[in-house]
Amino acid sequence: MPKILSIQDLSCYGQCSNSVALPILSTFGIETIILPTMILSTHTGGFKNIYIQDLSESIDKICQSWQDNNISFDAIYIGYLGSTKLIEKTITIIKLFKKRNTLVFFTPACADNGKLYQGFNDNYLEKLRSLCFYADYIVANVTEAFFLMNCEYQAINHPNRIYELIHELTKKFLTNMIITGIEMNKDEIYVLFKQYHSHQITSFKEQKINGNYHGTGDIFLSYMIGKYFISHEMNISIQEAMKFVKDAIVLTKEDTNHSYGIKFEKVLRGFYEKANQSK
Ligand code: PXL
Repeated sequence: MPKILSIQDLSCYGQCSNSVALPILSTFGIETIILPTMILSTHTGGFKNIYIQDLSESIDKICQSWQDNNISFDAIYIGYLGSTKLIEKTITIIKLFKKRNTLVFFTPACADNGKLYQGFNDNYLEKLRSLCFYADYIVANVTEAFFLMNCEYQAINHPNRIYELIHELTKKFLTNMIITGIEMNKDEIYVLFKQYHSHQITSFKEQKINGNYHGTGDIFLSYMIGKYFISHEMNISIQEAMKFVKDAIVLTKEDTNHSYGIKFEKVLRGFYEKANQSK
């Protein structure tokens, strides 16, 4: 079974980052090693009086211990990091632990709906661009895709512009690229996938459920990586991950008191039960 290192924050409350990566990847039977970059009382999208503890110093000691024990990983999954210093540390970790066959999945987790998340600025974005060069797959929402390319965000997702953008990004960062959350019309949501070595762009669509929820990107990517390590088929992994997110949003919408994250747990349990019935 593969071992995946997940480097992102631990938001205690809020259903995002390591709190969703761990259960989702584990359900796929993947050994998941979490490296929290910081601990936050909640995620930064809409809560007040957020307590944040930066774990930079602990990270150095944890990595030293891993090296001393010859610990290695089949993939490194990088999400929300939190500071430019933590981005630099993540690059060091990639250099230490990426072996010839280690896949690096990276989502910049820094912006949505045309805006950077609270606490981030152009310096943070510039450092994220330097991390992009170490990724085998970059997975970005439309806002992050525009920002990584240093282009102005366009709220209306004209297909031609997004196709052009994905070409530009793969060329700039020399990597495979996935753009999520593309709204080409009012009823459907699209994901585009372009492999670095191919000119072809594959598009995937799913029914669009209205509403804005935090952590959709994390749930999408955790499921996509989990499925990829089981199936070795990226197209199937993307399509199933889109359905997983859609089903979880449908469930979340039923609960009008729950707006800070996605109720993915029941959908995950259904997936687990279905997978085990067929055994
Ligand atoms: O993946 C989104 C995310 C992760 N971690 C923290 C966040 C957010 C989004 O706002 O604030 C701490």
